[in-house]
Amino acid sequence: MKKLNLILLLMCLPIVFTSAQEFGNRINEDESKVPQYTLPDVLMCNNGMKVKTVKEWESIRRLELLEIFSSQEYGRTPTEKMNVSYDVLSEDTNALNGKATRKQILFTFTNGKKNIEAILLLYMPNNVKGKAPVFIGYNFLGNQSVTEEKAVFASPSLHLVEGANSNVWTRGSQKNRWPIEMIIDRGYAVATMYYGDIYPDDKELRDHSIVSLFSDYDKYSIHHDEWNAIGAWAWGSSRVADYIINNESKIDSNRIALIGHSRQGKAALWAGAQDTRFKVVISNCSGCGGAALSKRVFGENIARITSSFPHWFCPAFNRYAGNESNMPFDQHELLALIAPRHLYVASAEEDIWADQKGEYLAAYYTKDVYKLYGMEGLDSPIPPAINQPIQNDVAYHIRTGIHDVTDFDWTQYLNYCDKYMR
Ligand code: GTR
Repeated sequence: MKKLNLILLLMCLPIVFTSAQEFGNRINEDESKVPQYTLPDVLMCNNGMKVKTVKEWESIRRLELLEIFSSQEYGRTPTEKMNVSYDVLSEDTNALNGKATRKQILFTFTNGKKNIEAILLLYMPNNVKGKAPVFIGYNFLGNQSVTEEKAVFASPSLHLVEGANSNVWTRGSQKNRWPIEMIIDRGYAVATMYYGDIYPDDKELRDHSIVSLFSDYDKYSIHHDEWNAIGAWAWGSSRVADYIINNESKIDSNRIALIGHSRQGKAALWAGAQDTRFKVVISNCSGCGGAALSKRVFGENIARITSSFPHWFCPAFNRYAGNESNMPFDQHELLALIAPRHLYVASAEEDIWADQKGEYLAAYYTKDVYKLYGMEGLDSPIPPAINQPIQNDVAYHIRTGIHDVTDFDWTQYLNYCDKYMR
């Protein structure tokens, strides 16, 4: 009998394994097939009490939600302080034909035994009297990819990337995503770092990430709330903020905007949820695990993202693969953690994979929290027309085109920051 049970169990196992994978392959991009779902009420506390005041939100519900996202999705950010030293590698007050001061700062993170290096590339406007506001954001292909300027160093961790000498990694290859001169002309500073310097985006390279410097590091940890790449990238944004706040007197510490595209949009939202020094948080095409509601199961779903990128989320998130209907939380609650600071969610018309409607709705359903603060969220559950931004305290646009960051996007972000960070 016992033997029979074992045989039956063994026969069932492949079904269990294939079904998670199957869910990942079963991608729905048809609005009429979105399942019926009920979103958790962002103001409802774990004990059933409904939040009515800012005080209750900040002292009870906000903390509960931070705990949910730490234990169920992104993993727990360590509280241990990491040693970091800064070396200014270069400073040019005459960059961009005299419009900007360009600095490159080497960050060396260390636990005494092992070091990890990252380079921050910072442009500050020369014509701003007083302190300038700043955009902080990661780039995808190294600092040398965001500009044609020859003096910009390649990012330190590029040697870990296979094929990093191919064309996509060349100087200026991503300059369209980083209209530095336009940002400077509008009176903003911009600071960018290669995200791979903080956590190389490969499940085999955990040993080269900042995660490996912490005292409780276990390469093979499958602990349910083990932090991973998105958690590390979010942590890294806060370290860039530390540097700027403590070392750059020409930048206004009270006017820091955090911007992230796609996987970095996910990380920006998580960073913005945890670190209140980010006064504006911008999610550009962040999709699944970012701004998009998981319960719509539209476009990329949890089964697919956790199997394609097993090193992004904490192990507990796998529980929801093909099981979104049982999630006790959803992404609108992550976005609500940014209140009362300013939140901008943006989508692209052709970026179906990121579920534009799900991105809009998550931003829309933050409204009750913004209302507690007397602020205006998005007014309608129906998204605006293409290229028609709404810039209330919570902002949204969907523009024509593909999954990318364009001048149109940046123009809207600059307008929004002019409105709320002045
Ligand atoms: C895709 C992934 C998305 C998004 C994107 C990106 O492959 O499915 O979740 O993060 O990458 O970061 O460009």
